[in-house]
Amino acid sequence: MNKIALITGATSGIGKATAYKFAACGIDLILCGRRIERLEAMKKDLEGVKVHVLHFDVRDKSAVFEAIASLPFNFKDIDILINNAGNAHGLDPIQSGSVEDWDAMIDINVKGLLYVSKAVMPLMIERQSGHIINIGSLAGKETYPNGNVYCGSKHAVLAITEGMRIDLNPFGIRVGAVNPGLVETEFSKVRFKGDNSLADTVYEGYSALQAEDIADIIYFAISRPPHVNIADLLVLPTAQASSTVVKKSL
Ligand code: NDP
Ligand code: 8X3
Repeated sequence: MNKIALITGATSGIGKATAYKFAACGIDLILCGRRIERLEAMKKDLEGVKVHVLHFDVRDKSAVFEAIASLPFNFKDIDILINNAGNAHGLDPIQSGSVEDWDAMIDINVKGLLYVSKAVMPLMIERQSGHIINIGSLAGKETYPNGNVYCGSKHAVLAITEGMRIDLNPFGIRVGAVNPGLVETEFSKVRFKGDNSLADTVYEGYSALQAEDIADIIYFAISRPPHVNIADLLVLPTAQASSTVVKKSL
């Protein structure tokens, strides 16, 4: 029987690439996101595995719990949870940051991850088995100028990951974090609120990571033998040494 993975933020970037990687490796999928048309298109496109689509905003607590409770019988035994949904909103000094941006980052990156986990963990605890990968960031290990609240949200993801690993230890559930540096996705388009030319400059002059690079690493983490838990991985483009040191050819 195939394993079942639930991926949040499956409509784009790292989540989408992970969905295709998992499908290629024979893992059935529960794909989550707000852009339902993208989820439906992926469901049509993905071959050889079963795919179920859940359409919800991770900020909406009731919607999260209703969506997970609505899973059909043959999708309830979730083996793998990839808590990936998230974004940066804005890049401003703390004193001029927007409260709406702060709300979005804390509500999506931190509280959304908690809501989805709260809904899925009982299903894993019941079966005394499961694997949770939280997508953190280099921004969860360093703070860079104007990164303030986004970095705070990703530091929280790392602390929550450690807490989950400790508290879920009695149940044989593996918990780990994959923390990427710069990955070329829709991330910067969201951060800069649709200013695509500004977003493109983030990835100019060097080879940024691609979503598929991270998907491969997530698959590596979840495909280790049962006694191996990859607790924490930091993955950078070769050109990136830290949040602020990136070797560009421009
Ligand atoms: P994308 O913008 O390409 O993808 C973000 C995904 O999150 C989308 O599928 C989006 O789906 C989903 N999402 C955003 N807000 C919500 C919400 N409120 N409810 C439900 N789903 C939501 O960015 P990435 O693929 O780069 O980002 C994925 C993760 O990787 C994030 O947690 C990000 O912080 C992290 N990361 C990214 C890095 C990068 O450089 N790109 C580096 C380090 C970490 P939809 O809009 O359809 O709901
Ligand atoms: C996303 C990477 O460096 O823009 O987490 O914070 S960065």
